Amino acid sequence: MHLARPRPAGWGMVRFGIELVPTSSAKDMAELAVLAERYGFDTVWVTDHYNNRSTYQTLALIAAQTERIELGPGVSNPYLRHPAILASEVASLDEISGGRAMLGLGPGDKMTFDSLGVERKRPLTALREAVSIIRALLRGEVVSFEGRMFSVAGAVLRFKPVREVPIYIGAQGPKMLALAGEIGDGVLVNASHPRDFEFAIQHIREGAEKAGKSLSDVDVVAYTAFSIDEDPTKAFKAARKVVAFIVAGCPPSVLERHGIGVEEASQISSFLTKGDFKSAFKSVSEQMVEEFSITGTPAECLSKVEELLAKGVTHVVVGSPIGPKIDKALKLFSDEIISRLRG
Ligand code: F42
Repeated sequence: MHLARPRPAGWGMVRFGIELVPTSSAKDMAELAVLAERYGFDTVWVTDHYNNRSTYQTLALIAAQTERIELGPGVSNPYLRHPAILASEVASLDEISGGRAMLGLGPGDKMTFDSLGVERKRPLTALREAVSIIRALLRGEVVSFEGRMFSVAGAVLRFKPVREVPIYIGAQGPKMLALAGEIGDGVLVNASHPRDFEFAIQHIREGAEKAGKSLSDVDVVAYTAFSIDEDPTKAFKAARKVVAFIVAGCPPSVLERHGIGVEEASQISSFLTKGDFKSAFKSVSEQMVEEFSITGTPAECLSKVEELLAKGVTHVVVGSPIGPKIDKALKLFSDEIISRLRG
């Protein structure tokens, strides 16, 4: 029986989420998620990199300590965890959380794969095949599938999933954005500037229409780098630590879209590779912070969030660093942005 994929709660109205990077304990992460729930955030996404704490153990603790907020990995990939493992993980999370899980899935961070000797082969094919296997398993089906990236023979979950968990695709490149629009319930676009969403939404729309959907069937998530504080200088200093890594990892086409020189970016990249973080952070310009994050006072951040919504964004995730002091930044975002935009 094909479970109709439930719309996430609050579908149709603008939603707000936070990104948690488990560089500190699962207990710390859960405390922040409890705060976010109390402040009216709708979703919490835990990043997935091998060298941080376990995404799924962190999510399980968050699920146990929260009641309403939806939660999921933002984003796992099908190279380090087989699609059947991902199906079991997210179905288990959905059971623990009482039907609040979401699955954020992407092609994975090439840089971290290199250190593991894993090749990110045919990412579009890998994502497409992974999503169809995961969805079939979540429907309780016995799955046999001969793909170019994955093959399964009689795979089946031996527990009944609560429902077909919504799947969000993490995407930045044009083909991945189109694929996300085609197969995803939502798209997590790793970007913070309205210009990026002009670019992203045209590809997401193309993909959605290819699947006989319209853009309104897809939750368009701005997965931002965010830094809010009443003191704009403090907000800037917190943001540039994250923006340094964004600029260093940016493909030349994206740098060009933002008017950032490839040589400036490669200088930051070489500082980071050498571990000279001080020089790297000092080399981050105001323009880079402006282009690759939402940073500033509550009023400045509010107007930038409004610009994203005007471009067709339906969901804003406040990504790291969130602010110089995270708990204070969550409260500021709640009081100055959620309450004003949600009325
Ligand atoms: N990555 C992580 O590892 N962990 C995280 O926690 C994480 C969080 C996250 C959140 C939001 C988000 O948007 C991305 C996030 N990422 C995270 C990064 C993500 O995993 C990817 O690294 C990132 O999105 C960049 O991927 P991309 O969307 O640009 O796609 C890549 C693969 C790309 O190169 N795409 C191109 C494109 O046009 O989209 C080309 C695709 C391609 O290779 N096509 C080939 C071809 O021939 O056309 C292959 C075709 C085939 O068959 O696959």
